[in-house]
Amino acid sequence: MSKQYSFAMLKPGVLQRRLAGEIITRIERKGLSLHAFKLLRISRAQAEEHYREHHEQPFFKDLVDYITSGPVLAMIIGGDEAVAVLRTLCGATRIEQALPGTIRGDFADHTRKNIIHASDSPESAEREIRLFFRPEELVEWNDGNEEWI
Ligand code: 3AN
Repeated sequence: MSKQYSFAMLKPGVLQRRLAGEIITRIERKGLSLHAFKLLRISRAQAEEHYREHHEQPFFKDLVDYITSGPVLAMIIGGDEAVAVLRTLCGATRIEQALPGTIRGDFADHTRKNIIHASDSPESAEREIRLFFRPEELVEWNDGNEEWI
């Protein structure tokens, strides 16, 4: 078993709906671990870089407008197969395909405002972590140190 890191971002509206705790609980309940947290409002340049693969899409401008419209919670999540596990917890991108029991299935009512971003591959995770965090902001820790609990 080897630890993998993924990048997740709770999108604008999540804090206003007081859903952050519920979503973080689901991530922890699955056994994934939190390694960095940052509450911020992202810049347009950061948003355009983050979503660069969608540059040509008709929804690109709306997507950047939306993601820069309010505070987001950026996180580094670790665990065995963290990238794929987090994507499964999130559910499908489109609201009509996101199954009940997933984060999007339970809370998203609009495809663009679909609550949470999670990296779609280990390569994207590395790029996205670098875009939002400095290397020293990733705090490494492991289970099993009984002195802590
Ligand atoms: P995911 O976030 O599930 O990886 P992507 O990378 O295909 O999905 O899309 C990035 C973001 O773009 C989505 N989270 C969603 O906010 C938005 N998006 C994707 N497809 C559409 C669409 N057809 N209409 C509006 N927004 C979309």
